[in-house]
Amino acid sequence: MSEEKKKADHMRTIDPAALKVLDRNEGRIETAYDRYVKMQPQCNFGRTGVCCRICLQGPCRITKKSSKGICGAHGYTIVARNLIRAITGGTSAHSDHGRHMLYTLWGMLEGHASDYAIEDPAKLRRVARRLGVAADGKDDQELLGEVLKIAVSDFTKLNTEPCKWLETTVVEGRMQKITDCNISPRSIQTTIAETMAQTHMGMDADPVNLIFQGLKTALADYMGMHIATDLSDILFGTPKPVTSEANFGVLDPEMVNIAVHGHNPILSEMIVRTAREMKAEAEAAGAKGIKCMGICCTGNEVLMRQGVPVLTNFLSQELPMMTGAMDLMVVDVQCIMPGLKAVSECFHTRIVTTMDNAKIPGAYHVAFSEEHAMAKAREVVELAIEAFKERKGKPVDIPQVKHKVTAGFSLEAMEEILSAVNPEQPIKVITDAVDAGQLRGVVLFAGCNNLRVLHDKSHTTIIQELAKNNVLLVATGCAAGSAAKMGLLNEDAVEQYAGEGLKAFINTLNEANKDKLGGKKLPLVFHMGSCVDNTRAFDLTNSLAVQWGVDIPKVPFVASAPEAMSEKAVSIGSWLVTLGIPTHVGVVPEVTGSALVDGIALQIAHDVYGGYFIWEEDPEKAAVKILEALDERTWKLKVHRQAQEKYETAAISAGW
Ligand code: BF8
Ligand code: SF4
Repeated sequence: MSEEKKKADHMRTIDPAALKVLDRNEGRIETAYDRYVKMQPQCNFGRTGVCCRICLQGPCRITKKSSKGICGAHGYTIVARNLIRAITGGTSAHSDHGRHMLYTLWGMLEGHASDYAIEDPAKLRRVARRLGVAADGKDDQELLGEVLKIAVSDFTKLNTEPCKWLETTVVEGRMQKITDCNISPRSIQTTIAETMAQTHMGMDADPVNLIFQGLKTALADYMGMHIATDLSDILFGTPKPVTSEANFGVLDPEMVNIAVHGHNPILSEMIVRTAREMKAEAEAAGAKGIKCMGICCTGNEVLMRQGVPVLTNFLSQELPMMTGAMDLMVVDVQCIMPGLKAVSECFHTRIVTTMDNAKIPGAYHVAFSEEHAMAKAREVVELAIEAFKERKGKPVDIPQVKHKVTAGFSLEAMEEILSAVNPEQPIKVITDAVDAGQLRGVVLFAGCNNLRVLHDKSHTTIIQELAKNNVLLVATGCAAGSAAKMGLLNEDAVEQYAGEGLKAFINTLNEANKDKLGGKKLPLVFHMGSCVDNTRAFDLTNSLAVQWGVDIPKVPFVASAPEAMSEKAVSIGSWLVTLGIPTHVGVVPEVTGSALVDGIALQIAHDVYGGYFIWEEDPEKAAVKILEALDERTWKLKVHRQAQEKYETAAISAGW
């Protein structure tokens, strides 16, 4: 293999900052990029989903010679079981996050978490109203108690009453569909347990039945995520537009540099607050101050609410240490590469784990607790200052790459901006623009990075292509991180990439909000938050459906996870489809070993729910397919509405 090819294989990214670090490293310090290469070729049985390890007789692999597992399980059973267990893994992770929020708020109400307070009582009241809780005469504490009781019930109840976080957040037609198909979860935890039981050896062999249970589980995932988002807003505030910066250039050699990494704002919010309070200690150690920056979704959380800069996204999480300027990385849960520890050993960087359920051998562990949140955060920041002192005299080389970012677009913030154009019906500003052909629809970018495709390339290519074609773009998770790092979350990107229609739409909003935005201008892509905040993007779709008076499958809204990686992405994709949204995935999941299961994802899902998957790894082709999906919906919506007018019927056609 030529040296050049070898190098290209070890530098599978288009992020210029990451490229610089990898180039300089020349493979000396091993990272995920190198391990991916070493891992090739990967097993095709696993890749296509036809490997079963559910019982101790396995692994059973489906081949031409042995078309069934030892127990007689067909390939379709094995693929379906593996898929829905992945959905269950994602659901467990998201609901773990939501449950942690719940514990903290309970703790606060009972007086055990005194460092926390209700930051956004107005959100509490909005959530209570949506859930049908009467708020009159109740103080915030009492009202929160009632909201939390409903959350606990949605997590644990055993009866078949619809869960409140599902019933009150989806349009009527969708809830009817969910009930008709018998996929309304009893509760989040019950559903997770049901799915594990249903996929045990010798249980369900029917792939359709298994997939329907998978979709029920995905709806449980949706609820856990929605609860996490709502409770985070109540506790830390609903995001409003903020400006910040992104990529390795945010590291400051003269500051104590702390990266918060993981998912849960319970920890990262406290670190950011404490860092602000400990400036004097940092100065005493010879630093100019303390700079916090974010990786992955907890980074998104503190960007959205505090304007904390974005350091990087999932795949390049090991690289900031290789600049020599990273003093400490504090992690909580999910998407944390165990490989961080080995890289940190080559530098002065401290890796600090904080959660009982996510430790890394050899890392520092500061057991975080809500009871002593600020004190624990202080311990972490002290460690960072210590590390900064050790850094003195050591080489630091930071790639000077950074971009301006405008983020903070909760649905509430979007509505506020739209209301400057139409105060009574803010969402109508979008539906009118789609009806008039100024916008071609709305697309959500979500999900991770995955070394199967070139890091950040698929995100960047599809975003630019859709912007050119006048699609309104929103983003969450590492997709938003990618857009931030690549300079797509600011007004310059509007000038550079937006088609005429999109540009005019954004300019109208800028003009109408001149006073409100305080000199800020709207970005090309609207950052809606972390992965649990994909529920904000769904709420936007749901509002569009309400505005048009239709069910979700008629709304020209498509989701795209161009570089999906985690089980959480599998569960999110599955609820998006169940809720009626076409969902592009840029890395084909492990289902292709069964034509039947693959067909359910691609076609049968569409027939039953109106949503469906689009597998497409080539980003240019993906952009075309996404545009086709939008156009089909816009066209049908128009035809159905014309028919409605012509025949003067009250209801629009229910078909899709
Ligand atoms: O929850 S996008 S790599 S960080 S899983 Fe993980 Fe994927 Fe990033 Fe956020 Ni979401
Ligand atoms: Fe093999 Fe069946 Fe056991 Fe799976 S459950 S490992 S297919 S014997």
